[in-house]
Amino acid sequence: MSYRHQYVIGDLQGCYKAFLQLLDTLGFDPEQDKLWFAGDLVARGDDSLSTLRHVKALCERGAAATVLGNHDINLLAVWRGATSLKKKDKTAPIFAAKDCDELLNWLRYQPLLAFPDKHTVLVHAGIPPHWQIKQARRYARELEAQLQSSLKQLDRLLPHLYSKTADKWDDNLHGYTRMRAIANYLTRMRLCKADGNLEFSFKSSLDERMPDDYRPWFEWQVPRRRKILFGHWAALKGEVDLPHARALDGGCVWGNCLLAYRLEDGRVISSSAKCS
Ligand SMILES: [Mn+2]
Repeated sequence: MSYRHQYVIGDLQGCYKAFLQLLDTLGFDPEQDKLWFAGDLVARGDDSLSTLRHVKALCERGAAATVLGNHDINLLAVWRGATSLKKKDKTAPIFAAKDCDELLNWLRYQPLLAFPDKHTVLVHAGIPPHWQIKQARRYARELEAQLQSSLKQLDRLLPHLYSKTADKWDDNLHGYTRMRAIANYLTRMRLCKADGNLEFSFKSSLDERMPDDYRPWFEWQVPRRRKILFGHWAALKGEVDLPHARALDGGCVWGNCLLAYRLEDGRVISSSAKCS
């Protein structure tokens, strides 16, 4: 199927008003266009419930696709009782909604990594320098299989995805440690060492001093045949634009804009509305 336009949109974070405004700015037509979301559909914005319902409806009619972000996995963990709801995450209305189970069951079947076209790969946080894209896809499929297995297995998995242990990657990692490392790379990474060792405390912009030997994952130059489109790092405001990586979290939830990357020409379009 060929589309008129395809757009990759950064973290919605439940900013529903800004999302609707962005669709308006794009002149989005679900009959002709397709949206790809970089994950973190929910959390800090004004209406996570409506955002999730809207994205699910678009995905089900084939007009959108999404990858999972850390906030989406967190939503699954709260749903299954593996972690408690944090006040700053304004997602309580989702758990009170009558379609809660339906929404969350849909969410757990979404991938961690996707290929919007033959030039790009979409993932929430990024791909570390020591993984080829092919490997990243394989690891993503491993974790997806566990997220999509029985609820009993999901309940066993989720508590293990919560640890700030900066698991250094080793292809022999196994069990839940392996799943946690995959989740950390694909959905939480910002800084890493050349060997892929992760650092979790740094969330600032690139002007701030970083811990020794750590750099933003995309600054370790690795030849890639696809451009990595990613969200997650709001402080970058979508300003990182390299041949092999493009940041798309505009930091809407912090008073900035939502961003949409048009696949056919790489043009980035901002929502006119800012999230309050
Ligand atoms: Mn995130």
